[in-house]
Amino acid sequence: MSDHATIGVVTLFPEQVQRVGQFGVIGRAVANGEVELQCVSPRDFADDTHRTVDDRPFGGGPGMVMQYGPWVAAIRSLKAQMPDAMCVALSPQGRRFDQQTAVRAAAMPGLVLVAARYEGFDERIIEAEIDEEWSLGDFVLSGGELAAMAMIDSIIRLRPGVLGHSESAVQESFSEGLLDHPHYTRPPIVEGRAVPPVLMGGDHAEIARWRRQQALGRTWQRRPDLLEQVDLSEEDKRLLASFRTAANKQTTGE
Ligand code: 4F9
Repeated sequence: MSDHATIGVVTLFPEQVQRVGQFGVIGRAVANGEVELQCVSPRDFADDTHRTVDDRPFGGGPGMVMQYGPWVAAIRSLKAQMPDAMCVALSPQGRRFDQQTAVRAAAMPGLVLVAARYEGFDERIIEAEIDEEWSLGDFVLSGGELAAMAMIDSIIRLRPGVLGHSESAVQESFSEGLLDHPHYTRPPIVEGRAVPPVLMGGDHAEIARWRRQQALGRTWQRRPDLLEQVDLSEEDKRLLASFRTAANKQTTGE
């Protein structure tokens, strides 16, 4: 992994996308020069006086389609500075972006993200310039910008040195493919709700076991699809079995 990465974004709203690099841990990484965010607008590559970047769809129908000329010129202007970059279009037609994709992207020397508005890209832009299409999920946004910003956040936080020790512990739990265990802090009782006693006891092995069991149990309850992808140890299977027994007792009112 190189010590410096550039993420390029092609967007009609560069000011919006730059915002992801202005706050929090990502803001710190950009300010320290650990990553560079470079946004270009296809408008700056339009050759008519109206700076047109879209047009009505051939075949009819609602909305506008991103035009080949200005979008391809904008993409190529970034690629010229980042010859090894992978080029990705954001769209609901793409493969679902997940933590594994973020890990892969964080190891790349360069990445160009392309965010369309309205009905999307002239298909020939995809054929000519796009290596992969990524989707944030099965919903429609007003444009790819928010998807790009979410992905940029998750990719940059995986770069070496971006997170401090206490911050990086969080993502280790997700890279194991399980949901996180619940968390508690002071006070020990609020409005009659007590912290699970095991967390107050100071037995660190017992606490680790409880947290693992909660992570397994919640993933089983909420995201059984994730659990199918995880290799469970014999200990994991025992912890999950006793979680399930307790959960079943609760629902049957025993
Ligand atoms: C992009 C939705 C990625 C979900 C782009 C409208 C999009 C999107 N994931 N929706 N333009």
